[in-house]
Amino acid sequence: MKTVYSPEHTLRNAKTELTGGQLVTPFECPQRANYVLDAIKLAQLGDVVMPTQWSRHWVDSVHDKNYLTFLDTVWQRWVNAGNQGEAIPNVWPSRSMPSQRIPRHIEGQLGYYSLAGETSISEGTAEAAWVSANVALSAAELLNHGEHSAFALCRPPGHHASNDQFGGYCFINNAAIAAQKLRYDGAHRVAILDVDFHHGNGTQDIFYRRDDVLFCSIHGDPMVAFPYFLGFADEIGEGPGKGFNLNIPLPRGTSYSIWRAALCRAITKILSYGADAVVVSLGVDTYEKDPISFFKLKSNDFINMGQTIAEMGLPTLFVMEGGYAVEEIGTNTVNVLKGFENPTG
Ligand code: OKP
Ligand code: ZN
Repeated sequence: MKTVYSPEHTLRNAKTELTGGQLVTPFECPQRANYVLDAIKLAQLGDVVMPTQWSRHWVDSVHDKNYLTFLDTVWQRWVNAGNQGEAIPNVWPSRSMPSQRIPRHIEGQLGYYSLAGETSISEGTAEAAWVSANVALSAAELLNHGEHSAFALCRPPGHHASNDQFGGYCFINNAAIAAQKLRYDGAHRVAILDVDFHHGNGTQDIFYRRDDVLFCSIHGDPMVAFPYFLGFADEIGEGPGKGFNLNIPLPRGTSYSIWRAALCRAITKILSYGADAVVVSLGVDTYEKDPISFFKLKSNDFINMGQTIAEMGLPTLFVMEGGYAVEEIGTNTVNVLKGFENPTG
């Protein structure tokens, strides 16, 4: 399997994440992609190629134009306003003041265009997010050229980014734009299988009213896990999208046997949907030692995960999302990809 990777992911190198009342070094750090790349080379998974640059069209097709302008300019505007630290949102159009207006001040705009407050914007963040999108698009193009599978080593991740909001370490929804491209390239029906520990709220929201992209997600129960406000089992899609959204929230301590049963449910749905291609939002933060998650998957379980996904027999694009046990992120990620390439029976 080929991997698309760019060293420019290091442009995303924030110094701060707001967690537990403190500003800490972000969990979503550059070493993550470096460890994954090292493991890919060690395992000889296949060629590692650089992304090419794609038209803005694909990103524009899932994100609000004004949001993208905000993303491209927020850092400079934040600095120009005299701020010393990184750009962190601290006020939102909340339930008691549901304003539809977009503030002019950068502090207000940060709240308007964000869905969470842990994710600081730093110099180079927007640039890295655009490169990450190009990584996803370039990997999707490999499928278009006849590859059965490809791996987009995206960083920063994307599945929490909605049409017009960043948060949860995400800015541009890489999986969503890849799905858009696969649709355009001839897949009539695309399924997105989100196996990251966290619910892919951004991806769900982008495709919620559509029947040409099925979204299936297995994740920590949002009653007790980020993103808290989306990802419940009763969210099944709306309008033409009704029946094309599947959420499987699971409790604290979920082991692989339980998790795998959920995967089989999602796969049954994808097969009965008649998907022509699958995008896997591949987070390995379901791992037992992940510092911010609460499932109990072991490193070897990720091999079976890949094998099980392969049993669908569909062209598959893997898009990197989360995974914060940095030392093991390479092994766990490559285990999925190797498992996919070496199915049982
Ligand atoms: C991004 B992805 C840590 C709280 C972290 C944000 C999690 C974002 C996960 N104390 N909250 O889905 O892996
Ligand atoms: Zn995650």
